[in-house]
Formats: sequence, structure tokens, C-alpha cells
Amino acid sequence: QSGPVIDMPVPASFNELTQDPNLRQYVGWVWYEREVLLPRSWLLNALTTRVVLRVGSAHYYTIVWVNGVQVTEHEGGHLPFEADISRIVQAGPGALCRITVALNNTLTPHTLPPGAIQFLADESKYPKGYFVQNTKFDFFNYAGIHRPVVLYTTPTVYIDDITVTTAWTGNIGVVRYQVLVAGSTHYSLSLSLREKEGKVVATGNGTVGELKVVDPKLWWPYLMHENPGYLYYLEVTLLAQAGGESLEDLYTLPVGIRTVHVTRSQFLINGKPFYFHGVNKHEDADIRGKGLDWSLIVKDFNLLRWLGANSFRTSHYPYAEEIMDLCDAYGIVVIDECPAVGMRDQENFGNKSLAHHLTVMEELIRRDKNRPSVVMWSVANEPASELTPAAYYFKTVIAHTKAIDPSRPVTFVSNANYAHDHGAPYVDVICVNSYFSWYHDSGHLEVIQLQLNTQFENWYETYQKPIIQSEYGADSIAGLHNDPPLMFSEEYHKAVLQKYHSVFDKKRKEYVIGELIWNFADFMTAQAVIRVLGNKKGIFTRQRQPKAAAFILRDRYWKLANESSCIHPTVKYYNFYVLKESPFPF
Ligand code: GCB
Repeated sequence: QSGPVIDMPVPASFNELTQDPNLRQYVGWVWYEREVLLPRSWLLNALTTRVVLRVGSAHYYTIVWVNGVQVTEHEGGHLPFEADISRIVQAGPGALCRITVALNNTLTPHTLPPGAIQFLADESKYPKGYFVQNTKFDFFNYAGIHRPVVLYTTPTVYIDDITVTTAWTGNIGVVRYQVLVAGSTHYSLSLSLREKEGKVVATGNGTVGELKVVDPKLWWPYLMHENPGYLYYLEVTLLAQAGGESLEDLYTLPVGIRTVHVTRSQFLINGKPFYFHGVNKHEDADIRGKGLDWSLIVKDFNLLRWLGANSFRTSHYPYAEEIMDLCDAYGIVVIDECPAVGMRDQENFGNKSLAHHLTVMEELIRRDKNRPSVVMWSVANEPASELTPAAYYFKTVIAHTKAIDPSRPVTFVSNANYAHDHGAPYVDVICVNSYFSWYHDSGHLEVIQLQLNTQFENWYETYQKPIIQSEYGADSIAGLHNDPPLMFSEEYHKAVLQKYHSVFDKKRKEYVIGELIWNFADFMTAQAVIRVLGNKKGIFTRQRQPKAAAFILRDRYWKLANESSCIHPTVKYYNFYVLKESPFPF
């Protein structure tokens, strides 16, 4: 009944695991199914034990059944969702649990990212019923269960959510907390804040409060301090009664004490100017597509640190929590972006899209709000912000984002004309993408400096807000050489970067607060005449080998780190920090 059944690993994209071109470009429903044996102790006492099924992310629209009963559905890839499955698994006598997932990767004008199905009805050219899925974003629409699926338990009275914000003045650090408990109104909560080594530095109780830390060790970005990414651990203990038994729920949340502020020309972390010298990434690799891969994650962090990158933007969607955990622990600063990319048509700005966009921002903030590494939310990448409905649309999305999280600035990534950008008036920081001498004036390296200078001056004059060059770069095919530099050669790639850098060096003394290369690594896109097995703007190949441009950037980033007024004196050029102890058990 179900059609062909094949073995499918989780997590992974399904597209490139077989030799079948139809599976690679498949659009529609796919089904996953797996039976697992639950521990009996999870099933015996429904009054005390709650069983939860959690999906890290599945692309795009997902329906989940347990033992044939629908337990949840979720719209949108890149973000987690879960379902309380206690009643279903605790009802039957057996410990066998059948998990069925139906997943559909069809994108519509109202999904994030949007897409459109085009039926091609001319039967002299296309078979009957032929259709294609069109998208206006530049990465392959990999699909599947992309992140881990886990089963876990809590007591029936449990810690549902924790919100932490931090501040410090003088030698006192402040950790404000709010704990949400579900399952009962009768419980007690106690909190302890521990240092890395385990020593308790502050205690509290109740659902809302403030913990004070004397001489706090602040959370600093990588290369801004000799001990970056310092984390305290907030232990929240809940005690309650249910079914005649005492219940305990314990949750440990890593907490970094730091502040973020934006002025008209600066980005301040802990009161000191922070200059973003980093990258844009993708979750993308051979074979597994967008499936989570620990080895790749660790390799990428080692490359970031080798490069001297202090930050990245999660272009163009939220990245795995496992990646975000390492940003917190290593001090890599993150601009956290939602999947609003490729919004190029009028119909992407209606009420249906807007309602979904607000939900996505809520889900993203709920997931990442406590992360010290996340210093700014990005609500979209290069939408058609010059269209009239974009004005109300982005005003609403940005206001909603700020209302949920007043503690962080908000940005919006533009490439539209500065004078007609309907997002820019509402953001705290302007992010601009540009590709001079690539998509415009192709091959003319000599115009980059003039055009880039004009770009910065126009945006700053109009909005008086700090600016990040959120994308720039050029394609190069690794191993292709030409001197004088011609497009697609490694020499041209290097030359574009160097021209941009000379302008950044002038403007960073004024109001430019960062530069993020497009892209960290080559990545897969839809097939097109301007794409050679994908986008080749990576400074690393898709297999993570450096192109010539990587060495230019490495030189620059380490120099920037050493020049920066706030760099710790012991940080030396080309000094590569290796953590003595890894904070995570991989
Ligand atoms: C952009 C997009 C990015 C593309 C890049 C390019 O502006 O934000 O998704 O991949 O340009 O290389 O064209």
C-alpha cells in the first residue's frame, strides 16, 4: 500500500542517499516509521510520569502518530516540536511504541521560506500532471527529519520553560529568572547558580526572582577575552506531590552573564565595542544534506577558530541546537535568523504569511532566548522590501519580536535600494548584502571601492544606524587559477575580498560594525546556469578544504582581533585557542 520502502537514517536529508534522481528532486509526502521498546518504568504510573516525543526539526510540514493515534502536527523546518504521548503509551499493556511520521516538503507562497508549485500543462512538452517546485532562495530545498528525534520523561508536574536575562554593574552580576511550571499549582521551586567547577554562587526560590553574583565572570566573545564563553549553570529544582508520591524535576540551564547594547554607530557587548568579523554558514554537506552531523559540526568550529572568526549569522534559518550550544560554550557570537528567505512576490506578504512568520519568531525565541551567544534576531533575508505591503508586514514582525524579547536588538537583511527599504526604519542594526563586480559590473574589480563606499554612505545618511556588511563575496572553483584575476578563479575571489576590506577598514572607524563573508563553505543549490554543482562562494570547499580566499580572511581576522582595543594582551597573532576540556561529550 505504501509504495517503495527504503532504509532511511535519522537525522539526514533523504534527497541524496540513493542513486534515484526522482528521490533527489521529490516533492510531496514521505513516511517514516519506527518501533521502539519503552522502559517499563515509564509506563507503570501515569499519575507520576509524563512521556514526551521530541523532534529536533523536520522539513517542512509534519504529522506524527504514535501507535496509530495522531499526536501532533507542525509547520516549518529548522525548529523543534514535541508531543506529550503519555496517554497513548501508558494505555496499552505492551511497551512497544510505533512512531509514524508523515512529512511533506511542498513550499507554498505562505510558507517560510515560500515557494510555488508550477504545473506545466503543455502535453507536447511535459508528461501529464507534470509540475515543478520553484523557489527564490539560493540553496537546495533538502528535506527529511534533519535533527534528532528523542523520547524523554518528566514528572507529571514539571518545569515547562525558563527565561533568563542577565546584567551587571560594578562587581555585581544579576541573573533574572522566570520559571513556568505545568501540571499543578502546588509545588516548590529552588534555584542554585553554579560556577563551571560546581561551586554554588547564588541561590533563590519561587517562579520569579533575581540572583546576584559577586565578581561575576562575564561571558565574552571568542578573541575578546582569554577565557571566552564562560558559562554558569542554573540548576532549577521543582518538588511536588502527585499520586501519593513525591516528584522531583531538575533542569540545568547554562547561563552566560553579559549585556548587549546598540548605539548609533556601535555594537556593545559588556559595554565594549564589538566588531563582527565572521561568516555566513549553511547546514549543508555531501550525502547527508541538512542532516545533523557531529563530526561536521566539530570540524566547522575548529575551522572558525582557525580563521579567527568571532561570529556568524545563521543564514537563512535557525541552526541545530547542538550548534548553538557550542556557540555558547566557545564564545562565538550569533545573529539568529528565521527562515524568511526568498520572499520576492506580492503574495508572500499577506495575512497568512504574516501570522505564520509571527509564530516562527515565537518558536525561535522560545528555543534560543537564553543563549548568551545570540546577540541579535534577524527577521528576514532580502525580502522584496520595496513592495508596499512589506511596510506593514515588517513593522509588525519586528514589533512582535521586540515585544517577546526586549533584551536583544533586531535586524533585517537588505539588498534593496536604501531609499525604498521598508524594513530598515524599524531595526536597530542595518545589515546589507552586496556583490559588486559579481552580479553587477561583472569582472570589474576597479569599481568595488567606489560602489561600496557609496552604499555605506547612503544607508548611514538615511538611517543613522550601525551597519554590518552581512554578505559579500565571489564564486571560485577550487584549483582554478588565472592571473590577472578572472571571474571564478581563486585569484579573483581573493581580489574581491581585498577590495572590500580596504573600504571596511575606513568605515569601521565610523559606523560599520561588522563584516560577514558569503559563504563559509560551498553549498548545494537548485540547478541553474549560474551554479556549478551549487554555489561556490565558500572560502572552504564543501569538503572543508581552504581556498586561497580563506588565507586572506584568516590573516585579516587575526589582525582585527589583535588590533581591537578590547583584546586581551595575551592573545597573539595566529594564536589558536584549544579548549583544555571539551564542554560537551562528543
Ligand atoms: C544573496 C543571498 C544568498 C545567495 C547569495 C549569492 O544575496 O542572500 O542566499 O546565496 O546572495 O551567492 O547569490
